[in-house]
Amino acid sequence: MFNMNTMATRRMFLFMLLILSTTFVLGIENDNDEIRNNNHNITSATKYLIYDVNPGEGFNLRRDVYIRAANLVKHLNDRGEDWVLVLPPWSHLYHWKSRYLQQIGTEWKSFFDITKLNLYVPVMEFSDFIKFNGPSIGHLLYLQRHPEGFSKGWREIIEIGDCGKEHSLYHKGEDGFFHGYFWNVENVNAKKFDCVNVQGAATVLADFLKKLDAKSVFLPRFEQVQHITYGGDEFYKARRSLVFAEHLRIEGDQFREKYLNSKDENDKTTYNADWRKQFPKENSALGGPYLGLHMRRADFAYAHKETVPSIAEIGEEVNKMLKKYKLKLIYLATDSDEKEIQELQSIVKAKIKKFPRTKEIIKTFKDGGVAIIDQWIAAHARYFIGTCVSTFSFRIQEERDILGFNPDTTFNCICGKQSPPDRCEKPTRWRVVFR
Ligand code: GFB
Repeated sequence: MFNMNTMATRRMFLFMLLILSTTFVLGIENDNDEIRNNNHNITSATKYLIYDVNPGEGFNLRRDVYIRAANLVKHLNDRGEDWVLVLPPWSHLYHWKSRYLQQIGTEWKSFFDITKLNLYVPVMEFSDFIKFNGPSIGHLLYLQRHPEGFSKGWREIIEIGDCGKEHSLYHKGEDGFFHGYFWNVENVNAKKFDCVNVQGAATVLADFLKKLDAKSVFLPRFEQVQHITYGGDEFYKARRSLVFAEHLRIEGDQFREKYLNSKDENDKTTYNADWRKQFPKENSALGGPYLGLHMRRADFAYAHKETVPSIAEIGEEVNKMLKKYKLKLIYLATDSDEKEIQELQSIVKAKIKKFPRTKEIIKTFKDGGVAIIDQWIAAHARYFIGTCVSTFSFRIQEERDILGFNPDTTFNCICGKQSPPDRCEKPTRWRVVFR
């Protein structure tokens, strides 16, 4: 029998358990002395980059920060290093209103197709990272905005600095480890902690990370570093690799077929199973016979009082476009309350369809999954209208560009009549690069 009290035996047991469990879940295999994590060999030289975003930020900004982190890992690996990007578990986001549901520690596979992310850079769920490495992260580097700013002109700069007030998020325990906010996942800690003042693109971290001894680094507040090349080839490769989880796409497709008379073959919206081969011809997508509307309300309506349109203004624009595109159905993606939806229904000249939000549905897909289904269905509409400056709408517009829609049917949003002219413009046509 094993004596589970010795450290070595416990490690061996954990290692065996890990291989058994992860082989099944993620496609990790034990191949001679190496572990395979999907298509990546994990060896003794492998390092782990764990990142996070300011806890208050919404889901779709988090997707943007993923691109920054993935582009950095790609950059490091391209120059001969061996890094795996560890996906921060989703904690309870402010906008996830279903408080009856435990959403702490939600894995990325609930929302995205991990095998597709892996085609860009090696990624791993945080839960798998723990299985490999235990709950102690090597070095926590808390990113802070560099106080220099533009005072000496713009320059990229990174250095260890004094901790600002957020320092209170982490403290050294009597056990010598640093404890604090790790997405409320139990028992996680860090062996070393520093605050790092930084300004520049994510690449500013590259040489800094190379000098560290730790095999795993955790970089909270990764939004402090900028995109390496916003809108460039690598940016869009990382973006295109963020394919929604298959079970959510299937659910959205079934809803389209059942309630919106919408099918890929008819709508010319077929999507290659390998995102690297998804090269749509410009204007090739037709879209289902409905108008997709993303109507962002709730906190957004307060935060953007100056520009947000009234329900009547939305209804008026929707009616114009229903007529122009000869459509008789609306798919509404929204976070608004029932009263506003009924008000809209009383104005628009078409039936509004919505993906149901029963407790059962939310339990199955979680708030984040329902939001993705909403985005997926809205992205397949013949004509789309979003909410100006909402990142939720931006992501729908990108999805439509990936499907090959005419940009005229995609980059649309409505400004309230009260908007100052310079505050609420038509969305910039950031076109997806396919290379
Ligand atoms: O995604 P997001 O960063 O977009 O945050 P904004 C909005 C969140 O609200 C989404 C929910 O992630 C969803 O959880 N939500 C919004 C929706 N619209 C819909 C919808 O049509 N369907 C469903 N199912 N859910 C910014 C935030 O939001 O707005 C900032 O990132 C801040 O933190 C600001 O709150 C006012 O860019 O629209």
